[in-house]
Amino acid sequence: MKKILITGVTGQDGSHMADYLLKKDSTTVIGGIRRLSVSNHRNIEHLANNPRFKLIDLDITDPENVSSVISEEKPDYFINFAANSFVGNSWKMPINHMETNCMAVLYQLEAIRKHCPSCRYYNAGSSEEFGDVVSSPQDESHELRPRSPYGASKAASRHLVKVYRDSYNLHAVQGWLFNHEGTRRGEDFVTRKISKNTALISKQIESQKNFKPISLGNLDAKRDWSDAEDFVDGIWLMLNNKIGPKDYVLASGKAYSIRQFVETSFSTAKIPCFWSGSGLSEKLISSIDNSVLVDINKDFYRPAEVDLLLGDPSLAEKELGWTRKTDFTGLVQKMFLNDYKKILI
Ligand code: G4F
Repeated sequence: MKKILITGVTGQDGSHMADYLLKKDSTTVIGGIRRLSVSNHRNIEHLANNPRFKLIDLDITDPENVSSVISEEKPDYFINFAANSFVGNSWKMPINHMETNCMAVLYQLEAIRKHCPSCRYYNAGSSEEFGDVVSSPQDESHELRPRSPYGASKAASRHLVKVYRDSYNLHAVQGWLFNHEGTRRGEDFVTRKISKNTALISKQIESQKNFKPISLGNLDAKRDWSDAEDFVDGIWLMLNNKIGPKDYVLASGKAYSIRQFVETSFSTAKIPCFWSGSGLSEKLISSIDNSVLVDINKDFYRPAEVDLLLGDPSLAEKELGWTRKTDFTGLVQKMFLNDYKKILI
């Protein structure tokens, strides 16, 4: 049996990774969780009675706690998904982002080096590290030019992972994951905000109720969006890479704007609509009754935007044999339908 410790197990990626690993017979999964007074276990409720799954208290910002958990559990794999992952918020709490996304990684690497050097380690890296990109698509050779405190914290942790890999011969990797979304995505991220509110508006139109428009920021930023469920396999392949420890880009190789995500979501909802106006006055209007479906709020703009992220996954495809099942339209449809089924009004 392989023992795998996952931090951030209640989140989108951690919960999908736990599901993926527990489908294999040869694994036990330990979810490290930070105790909260209000439970946030919705994504892992279905695992509660699984005898190969257990939860332990783990606060990644407490080095003593991290060290004792790693020395007691001695996991075969340590997968770190716990992070402050909301880019937009990182200007408001940059120190928290650095402590959670970078110093916490150092505590984990130090504890693994001292107590469990054969443990294979994965840290969640991000395409935000490429930031102000100089060439497209971005592959593993693109320089790190972060545009946010979040991106800077992930770039710094990447250097630490490499330093520990090179200095202490650890199997430690950090993938560059481009945007990955899905039905368990937090509701502040733009994709889930759009899918959930399109579903809500759709239900309200059907019941002839009033609705509020979706307020968004920059519609023209482009992101390379994939299904988070397709990424956990890529991470596991990275951790078990026969070539040795190496960092890879996981992406779809296609970029779409926020505007295109909105259009695909309303088209899935079968609500005909058109854009009108420009800049902060731009609106998405229903062709049925001219009601406003989307408006722009400058509060959702960022102090510095990453205009385009487009990944080149060809190295992961070639060396790891990694593939994806869901394309952009499939992802938008899946997210809308999931929210549509859940919303009761
Ligand atoms: O959904 P977002 O907040 O995700 P973002 O910033 O791309 O970050 C996500 O992907 C990264 C990988 O590239 C991860 F590392 C990170 O942890 C996270 O998972 O914003 C996407 C885009 C941005 O350009 C933003 O300016 O959508 C734009 N946007 C426009 N209106 C909005 C909104 N973003 C949010 N969150 N809310 C809006 O109303």
